[in-house]
Amino acid sequence: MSNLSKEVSQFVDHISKRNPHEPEFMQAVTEVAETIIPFMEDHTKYKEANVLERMCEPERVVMFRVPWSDDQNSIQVNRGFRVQMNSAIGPYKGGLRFHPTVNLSVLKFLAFEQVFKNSLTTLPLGGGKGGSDFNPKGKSDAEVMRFCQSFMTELSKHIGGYTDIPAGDIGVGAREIGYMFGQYKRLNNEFTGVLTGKGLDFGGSLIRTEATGYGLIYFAKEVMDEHDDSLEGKICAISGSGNVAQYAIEKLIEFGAKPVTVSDSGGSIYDPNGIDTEKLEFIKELKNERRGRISEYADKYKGSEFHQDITPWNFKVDFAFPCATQNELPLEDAKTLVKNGCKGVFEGANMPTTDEAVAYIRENKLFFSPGKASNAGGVATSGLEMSQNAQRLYWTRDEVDYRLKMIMKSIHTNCVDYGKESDGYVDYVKGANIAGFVKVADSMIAQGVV
Ligand code: NDP
Ligand code: 2IT
Repeated sequence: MSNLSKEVSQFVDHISKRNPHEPEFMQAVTEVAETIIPFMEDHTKYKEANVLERMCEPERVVMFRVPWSDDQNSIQVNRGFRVQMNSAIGPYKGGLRFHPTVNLSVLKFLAFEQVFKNSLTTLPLGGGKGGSDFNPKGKSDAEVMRFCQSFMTELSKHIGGYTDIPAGDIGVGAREIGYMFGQYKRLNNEFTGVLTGKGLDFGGSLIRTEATGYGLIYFAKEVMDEHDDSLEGKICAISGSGNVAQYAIEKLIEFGAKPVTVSDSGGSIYDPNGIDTEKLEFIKELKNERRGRISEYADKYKGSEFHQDITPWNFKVDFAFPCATQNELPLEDAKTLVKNGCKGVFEGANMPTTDEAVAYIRENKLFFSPGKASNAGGVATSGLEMSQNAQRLYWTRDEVDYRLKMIMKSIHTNCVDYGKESDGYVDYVKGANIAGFVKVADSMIAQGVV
């Protein structure tokens, strides 16, 4: 083992001992350590200031009880969290996730990734993440509202427009943000941009809903331009059928690509005829209005197939866009993608590709963009929502969309600057980690030992 890899494994062991039973958090930390520790060899000021270890320790974690009454008047209890990871370059910023799999490890990995991602956006945003193990599936609107109000009653003590600004993530969309905003306003007697992803009539920004999916495809287009390729006519696999997946598909269609898969936690749809605008409208209505299951797609569209036990990575495609959840693309799927001639994987979700799968994809020199770079359009547009709220005005759709495009372009340029190797291959993982790290690390050093 080289001295450098020894140093990486010693660092990872040390952090792991302080954070037992947190596999997702350690997965995110390990990936960053593998690129940042070698970088620090030539940039010793970061090592001397012990910046990386400080970045692995959240500035604050809040955990709290969320009691609420269901429609049968039974009292339910969930657990709420907010991980305030790093505020070196701006107030804590990051989404809230409501899903039964939420725990401290998942939220710490998400908050850790968010620090690097937010730094990449070029905007003054620190990193945080929160949520609850509450499962919104099968709950009535009234139950969701009571849960959101109880959750916000405690969370409101820890957030604020200049302190910590949450937003949506899995299981948290316009409905939940609306209920939480209403409760915050009532408790604080203050109309302020304390959440992003708000409704357009009460401080929300145009394009925020679309931003993560659109930004992902803008980033993929930058990758194509860099490599004299194009998305036009390309067959694409997408996983998930929620917010990120829907607007990634919309932009792929606009750019002339052919999306052929979607999925949810019940299974995958393969539609060899391609998902067009009309089929996408069906998916939006099914998932956003009726909150139904994706299997219905196959009942409606002839020639499409529903597979309960197969991920979207088992079909012959040019590009893959995982847009559902963490670790949804394991090594065996990466092998299948490579075998079928897939040329690139662009992460829309956070850490959807397992570490073994990422290694395999990079070894085979496919394009690979990590979520912290390619899904940053969502939080970037949240940052633009904050700017509009601070100015008490609204920008047009074109203005926000233009800024989003420019931000994705700048993230791409930054990744290339730090990630281009001597043979011309761009290591976007390395590029994103180093570019995200430098700004936060320099700010931490400038602010002293705090
Ligand atoms: P949504 O809740 O809108 O959609 C999530 C989708 O993923 C659903 O189709 C859901 O299926 C599926 N899914 C969730 N968990 C699982 C699971 N354990 N196994 C299989 N499928 C699953 O969330 P978003 O689209 O907002 O988020 C998707 C990903 O993108 C997440 O990783 C999130 O962190 C990331 N992200 C989101 C941003 C945003 O602005 N919303 C910004 C940047 C990243 P089902 O309907 O069955 O639950
Ligand atoms: O993972 C993410 O970047 C998000 N869920 C969006 C966070 C935000 O504050 O808009």
